[in-house]
Amino acid sequence: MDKLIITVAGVGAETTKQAQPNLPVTAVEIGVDAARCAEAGASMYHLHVRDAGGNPTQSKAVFAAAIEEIRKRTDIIIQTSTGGAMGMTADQRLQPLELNPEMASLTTGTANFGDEVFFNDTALMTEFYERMQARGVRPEFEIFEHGQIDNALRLVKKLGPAGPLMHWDFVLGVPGSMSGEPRNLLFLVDSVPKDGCTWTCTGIGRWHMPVTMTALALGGNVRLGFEDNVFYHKGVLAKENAELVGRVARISREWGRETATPNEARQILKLGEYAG
Ligand code: KMH
Ligand code: ZN
Repeated sequence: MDKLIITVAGVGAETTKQAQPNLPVTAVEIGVDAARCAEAGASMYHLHVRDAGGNPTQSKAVFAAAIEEIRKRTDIIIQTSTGGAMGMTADQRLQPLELNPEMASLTTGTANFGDEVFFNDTALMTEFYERMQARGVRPEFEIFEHGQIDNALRLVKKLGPAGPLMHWDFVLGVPGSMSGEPRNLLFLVDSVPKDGCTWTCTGIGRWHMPVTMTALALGGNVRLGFEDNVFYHKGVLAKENAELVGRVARISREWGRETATPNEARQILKLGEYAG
């Protein structure tokens, strides 16, 4: 079994300082957070950024500032979001790709998101995928609903691969989309091709630990962080993202599976082998 890749979704677009007072929002805070998470065992950072008012933005300049602060401190894999925040236009969401990040998230289908809708129709996902291919940015297929797997496989069949393997992220527990029941994760994992794929998953809110433990049992990878869950225990806020990383790293090591360093994760994901 490969070493465990822990991805931190440390900022998000929807989490507020009211909900989690220790949410990193400035470039320096995000840089420090990423470094502390890497020390605790994380190898990837799924990056959203905030403007001076703390509101979500997809501004290329704001992403560049955060990436600079992360890079001053750690070699963690940086995966920029193309999801952005609810209601953003495709052009807004595409901006961070202009920085040629190592990876970027890509959701291949529309999903219910609480009372709102995370919109990703065929034209949008095709444009996002083509832009990633053109820039050599490896997508992480961020899946909220089962049909999005089929959409991603169709994209790759039609347009060709965007790397030597497909990396999936199953996001379970968003109200209105698939819940974090173990059977749902099993179904999703079973639905992607056996060869040429790697996967991670995350449980939203109360689903954080159930999804994490199911993933560890299945030999998959894990995403966590304040984008997805702000609590350490029920009703007890996590002090920082690294605290959540540390718990999962400890549990995994106790099971005999070490966490991957960023460079080990690059090898597992074959990031260096991208042909463009
Ligand atoms: N903020 C959500 C609307 C992504 O980063 O690619 C979508 C999201 C997905 O966070
Ligand atoms: Zn995100």
